[in-house]
This record gives sequence, C-alpha cells and structure tokens, in this order.
Amino acid sequence: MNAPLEDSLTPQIRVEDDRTGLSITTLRSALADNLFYIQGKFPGTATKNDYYMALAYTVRDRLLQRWLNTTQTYRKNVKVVCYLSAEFLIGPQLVNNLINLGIYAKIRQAVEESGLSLQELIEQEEEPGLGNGGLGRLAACYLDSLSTLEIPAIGYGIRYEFGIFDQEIRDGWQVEITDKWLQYGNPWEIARPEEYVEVKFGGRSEHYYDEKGNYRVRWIPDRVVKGVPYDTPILGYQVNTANTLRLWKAEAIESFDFQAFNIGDYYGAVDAKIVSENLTKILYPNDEVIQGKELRLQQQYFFVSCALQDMIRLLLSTEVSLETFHQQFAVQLNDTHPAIGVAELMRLLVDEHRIDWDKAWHITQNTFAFTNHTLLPEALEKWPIELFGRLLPRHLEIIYEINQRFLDRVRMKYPRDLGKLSRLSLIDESGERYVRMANLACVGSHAINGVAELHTELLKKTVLKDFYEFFPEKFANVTNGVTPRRWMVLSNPRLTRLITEKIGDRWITHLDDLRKLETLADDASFRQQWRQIKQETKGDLAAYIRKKLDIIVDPKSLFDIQVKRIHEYKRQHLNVLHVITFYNRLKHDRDLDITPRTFIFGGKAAPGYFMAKLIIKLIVSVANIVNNDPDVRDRMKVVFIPDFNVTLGQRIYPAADLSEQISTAGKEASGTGNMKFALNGALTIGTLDGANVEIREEVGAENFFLFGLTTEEVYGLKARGYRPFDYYNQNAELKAVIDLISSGFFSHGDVDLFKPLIDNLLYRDDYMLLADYQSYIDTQEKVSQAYRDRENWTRMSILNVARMGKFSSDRSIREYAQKIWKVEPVPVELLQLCPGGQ
Ligand code: B1N
Repeated sequence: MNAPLEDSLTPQIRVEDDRTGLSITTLRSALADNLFYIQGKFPGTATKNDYYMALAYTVRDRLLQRWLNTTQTYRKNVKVVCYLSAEFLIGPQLVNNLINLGIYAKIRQAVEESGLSLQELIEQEEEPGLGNGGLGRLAACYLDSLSTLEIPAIGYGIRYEFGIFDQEIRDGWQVEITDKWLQYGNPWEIARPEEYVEVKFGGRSEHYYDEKGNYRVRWIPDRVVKGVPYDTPILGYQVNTANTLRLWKAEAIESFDFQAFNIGDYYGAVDAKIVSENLTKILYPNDEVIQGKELRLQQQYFFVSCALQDMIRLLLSTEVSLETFHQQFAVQLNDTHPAIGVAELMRLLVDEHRIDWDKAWHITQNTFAFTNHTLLPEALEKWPIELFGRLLPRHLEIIYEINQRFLDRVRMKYPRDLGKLSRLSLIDESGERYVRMANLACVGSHAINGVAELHTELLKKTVLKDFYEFFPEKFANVTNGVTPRRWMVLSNPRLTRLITEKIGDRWITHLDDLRKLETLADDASFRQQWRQIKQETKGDLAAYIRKKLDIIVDPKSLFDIQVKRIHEYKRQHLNVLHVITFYNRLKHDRDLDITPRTFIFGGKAAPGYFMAKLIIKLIVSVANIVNNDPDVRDRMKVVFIPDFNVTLGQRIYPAADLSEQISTAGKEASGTGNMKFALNGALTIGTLDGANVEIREEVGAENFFLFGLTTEEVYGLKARGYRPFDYYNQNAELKAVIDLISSGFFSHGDVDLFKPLIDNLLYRDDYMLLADYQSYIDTQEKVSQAYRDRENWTRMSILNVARMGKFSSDRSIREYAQKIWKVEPVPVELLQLCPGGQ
C-alpha cells in the first residue's frame, strides 16, 4: 500500500514524549511499550493482532490531545449538532486516523523499522459493522465532514455487540455468521461508565398535584435499564477538531433488579440482567423493511433517551437555562428510527423539568429536524398501539396530546376534510391501530428533508404530500454526499497522488477543485497515467478475487460492478438478465467480437428476505456455469464477492470501469455507492433515480449511460395496467434468457429452484425489469462499444471525476449547517495540555 499523501502536520504537535511524540524513534518505542504494557506480550509471543492493537493505541494516544481539547471548547456555550442514528457504519479506523492526523508515512516507517508490515497490521482491524448500508454509512461520512468543517457535533447511537452479520456463500446460498467484532477488544473506544443514565420501560403513568397544586404526571416504570456510553473520537482532516461518536450499551441496574425480582432470588436477578443486556446485543439486519419487533422499539427508545438525557446534563452543567435547549442543540433524526425523541424530549421537559407544555413544544419543534431516506411504503415505521402503550405508556399519552392539538389545527385549516385528518393523524386508525413514526417526526420537527432532489420532490408528491401541503415551509432538499477522505484518499492512493501532483491537495477539503482536471482530459500523457492507475487497481482486485475465490479474471476486461444491499428494487436480477443475454450471444456466435467483461456482484440480503437470497443463488449459479464454459473462453467472467462491507468497498469502488445504478425509477432515495464509483473514475449505467439524476447533470449526459423508464412513465404504466408477460412474449432474446433459467440450465436441471423469481417477473414484476430490459441491453451495447475507444473512455472517466465536486459530504454538511441547523464552525485550539504533555 502506498502512502496516501505526504504528511502535513498541524504545527501544534511539538513535544517529544512517548505518548505524543512523532519522531520515528519515539513512535517505535511507543509501539514496543504498548505491546508490553497494554497487550502484555513479549515480541516473540505477540500475534499480528497484538501488534495491531499496540499500533492502534499508539495512534489513539496521538488523537487524545485534540479530542479532549475539542470537548473542552464545546463547554463554552456553542451550538452543537446531535446526529441521532440507529446506525453508524464507520468502517476501519486506523488508516483514516493516520491520514487525518497526517502521520501515515511516519507510522509506516516506524512500523517497518520495527520489522513489521503496516499493510498486514491494517488488515487485522475488524471493522465495526454497526449499520446495514447507505443510511449508516451516510451517518459516518457526515461525522467525518462535521469534524473536518470544525462544526461541534456528537453522533449518538447504539453500541451493538453484534453488528451486521458476516456473509458466507455455501453452495450458492447466503449463510449468516455472527459478527463478533468486539472479541479481541476495540482500541478506538473509551468507556465512560461514570456518565451512565437510566432508561425506564413499561409500567404506568400516575397523575398527581405537586406541592404548589400544579397538575403533573409521573411515570412509574416496571423496569429500568442503565445506558453506559462508549466514546469514539472522530478526527477531522488535518484540523484539531475531534468530535465524539457516543454509542450506548445497555446494562442491568442490579439494585433495581434485586428489588423487582424479590430479594434473595439471585437467579431471577441474573435472568433480569441478561434481559437488560439483550437490548443492545444485535443490529437488526433489515434494510428498508420493518419487522415491528418489540426489541427494536426498545433499542430506539433506549438510545434516544440516553442521548437526550446526556444533552440535558451537558446543558445544565454549564448553568444555562433548560429553556434555551433548542439554541444549544440541533438534533437531526436520521430517518424515523429515533423519532420517539420528539415524545421523549416533551416528557423530559414537561414531566421531569416542569416546563409548561407550550414552551416545551416550542423547544422541541425548534430542536428537531427530520431526514427521510425512503419512499418504499413497507419501510415506513409504525408500531401497534398495544405494544407501544405497554412499553412506553407515558409517551403514548404525550403522542395523543400532540395529536389532538395538531389535528385541531388541521380541522381549522381543512374543515370537514376527514380524509386529510385521518392521513395526517399520528395514529393510523384504518384497521388495527398504530403509531405512525413519520407523522410524529414531521409534526415534531421544524425541518424535513429528502436526500436527493428527485426524492424530495417525490416525498412532497407522495408519502408526505399532506404534510407538505400543511407545512410547506418545513421542506428542503439536501442531496447526500460521501467523504473524499475515505472514498478517495484512503481507498485510492494512486489516483490521489496523481491528482495531487497535478492540481495540489486542496481538493481533499474543497472537492470542487477537481474541476481543474477537466483540461487534463485532453492531455494524452495524463490519460495514459490515468489508465495505468485504473489498470493497476483492477489488478489488485483481480488478485484478491483469485486468492479468495480461486477465480481468474482479466484486469484488461471491462470491470462491470454492482455492489449494494440485495433488494428487488435495486434490480441485481436485471443485471443477471444482461449477463445471460451476453452469454447467449457468445454461445450463438463463438467468434463474436465482443468487448470482454468481468461482471462483479456483492451485497448482503436480509436473512428473512427469501427473494433476495434467491437472487444471490441465481448470480452464483450463473457464475458457475459461465466461468466453466470453454466456449466463452476469457471473454466473460461472473464473480460474486462475499461479505461486502466498508473494507471491501474500499478495494472495489476504485477498481470499477462501470458502475451499475439500475434501480426502478422512483425507488432509490439517493444512493451513495453511485457517488463513490464515479468519484473513482467509473462511468455509470443508470436510471433516472435518486442522485443518479444529479450525477448525470453534473458529469454531462454524454458521459453517462442512461436507460429505462422515468418515474412518471413507471407510474403511468402501473396505472394503465402493466403486463410483464407481454414483454416476455414479444422479445425473443428476453424470452430465451428467461426460458434458459426456467429450464434448469443453471440449476443442474432443477426447474423449480428459480421458479419463484421467474413467476414473479412474468406475472407481477413490481419493479418493472421486463419493461426496462430492452433499453438496458441496448445501453449495455453502447457501453461495450464505448469501451473499445480507450482514449475516449479515459476522457469520460477523467471528466466524471473532475465534475464530482458536488457530491462531497462536506457540501451536504454545509447545507445542513446553513439551512437547517444554523450552526457555525468553532475552530479548536490546543490550549489545555495534559500534564507533562505537549
Ligand atoms: O439511505 C441512503 C440512501 O442513499 C439510499 O437510497 C436509501 O435506500 C438508504 C430501515 C433503512 N433508506 N432507508 C434505509 C436502513 C435501515 C433500516 O432499518 C431503513 N436505508 C436507506 C442514505 O440516504
């Protein structure tokens, strides 16, 4: 691995000692010291992991000065962004911290002089998989940008003991393996057990009059759980700001359990301890489908209550009035998962801090802002009233009260419009009664945003239409972005170096600077270097594929890649229809002069999502036939890379020629993989969906392979009555592909295996694969032709990168800061230094 960048140090680091010094000698002795005193090992018996841990602590020591000074700075009355998210998919920390500290090259030298390989130690790190996909990764990119932009921020979430499962493929099927990411310890977190908070569950509410005769409510729970915070510093790029990611772990409160479960019942108390600790054991592995499990609501309430109590404590410790809460904190709700926060803040203010309702409501509304991430109706969270009331009886009362006041306003504006009233209500009363979390989030927030222009427009027209009509001023768009530090500097050091040689390094924090590459697109020698780098990066991925899967792929072939969660709306199976079409063409004409391709897939399926798992089985089955067919020789290969995660993403995005972004128009809220690919020089084949629309706008239609129905056409076709079978009947090539799958050709003659998938396509096809098939195939043919003209392809690739400036998460965060949070950067000075340090 190459050094991503020359080191550039902020000038504050001066003092040379074992915990902060940056000379090679000091770094080497710190490494040895940590190996001995933290890992408790002699070099002779230390494992690679021991060395990794020793190195991680060496780096962490060098973060602490900035981190503690950042926390100090925020005690002085600055407005802090609190990003509430059930998922933070932060990825490996070591290299990112080395880059942001600017000490990559030094550390490499120190490690190598100690007789170790930095790359090997880097590979020891177990990534924290505390997220499913885009939503969790977005939260992580936003933390990186918040710190880099020096905006005071805290990320609040859950410290899952088991993150997203590890995926293995056995006999073509996905098998889920428990993710034991904490088993060898996590050097990046610091537990703060003294800052624990208590979270109540169940029981009942009691209405009473206080000493002054005021009517009050208190909650008498039947269970209390302790929330213990674990902090991870999130350092910005070459700044002193290191914000905090504070994740909560649930623990039992012993005294309480011993009381509740009858003193002397030791085993009962132990059982109760286990029940409490179960709360933060596992991340729900479903992306965009709700399961409605009670434990999930418990998790949501748990971390949100911990976060809000933490904020109140922070605020009260500065002796500022609680009534200024909304001036001190901007709280962003990452989808509806933390939306219960609206009711919880009301409860804390009204019941526990005795602020009157109207004032509390003003504070609450001005505190929260809500980001919606999906248009899929099956992803809109709602909780059965019975379950909700059993777990959170007081919150249900508060929600009823909010609802009554809100619906009174609705009635005033739309007298006699019962439809409106029932759609806007926080309670779904169409059948079994539910609490609607999106409605709670909309009413309780001052700002509501979608994550791409198209998505925000569709929100206003569909799922949140009534809210848009009632509160148009609350709506805004903030298009997603990705951090160029991880998704370029860290993952693509070769391209980083080339770009930096040509235009300097300012682009790393001002991504619009990449525009300066535009003129270089006409420079033949620059194109040559660009191509060379892509070639080498593809070679690295090819080596990985060979080592892990024993499949040989040709780095000179077109790398056509689709990596993302497996979901029918994302249409990995449309990609498979093209793979088989490509195969059939080769089979019919064995001398066909085709552009050689390597089709690469990766992604996890939710464990209970049968169709998604069947799609994986189909991909692997097709791969097995194609890769072993001598007729196709080296002209095509199909690869399913197991266990797609952040670490693998870092290898894969930079190695792509073609990025597959082929969801049915109107279904993908934004996408962020699309941005990572294009930023690394892949061209996109895509529909007019999510952020694809804006990517195409930026890079230019001539540098983007567009296909498929538009959202309007999708809606129109649905309304007129879509008959997928007609497309099958009328398209010989499509029919041949479908018939080949049905015939058992890819399944050792088993004609039933893929029947559920095929029947779904022929008779339902909710995501309109068959309607888009021909357009997709034609566009893929254009891709193949375009790839033959390497000079022009390279030009297009350079222009894509040059025009991706908009998609930096720095831009997204600036927009949130200005439009929604009203916060300013607060640079951190290293004033208070630890005794004996710096
Ligand atoms: O959020 C990403 C977007 O770029 C993607 O288009 C969108 O699909 C993704 C429930 C979700 N939306 N909803 C989820 C995740 C977990 C869960 O339990 C829903 N993920 C997205 C970032 O904006």
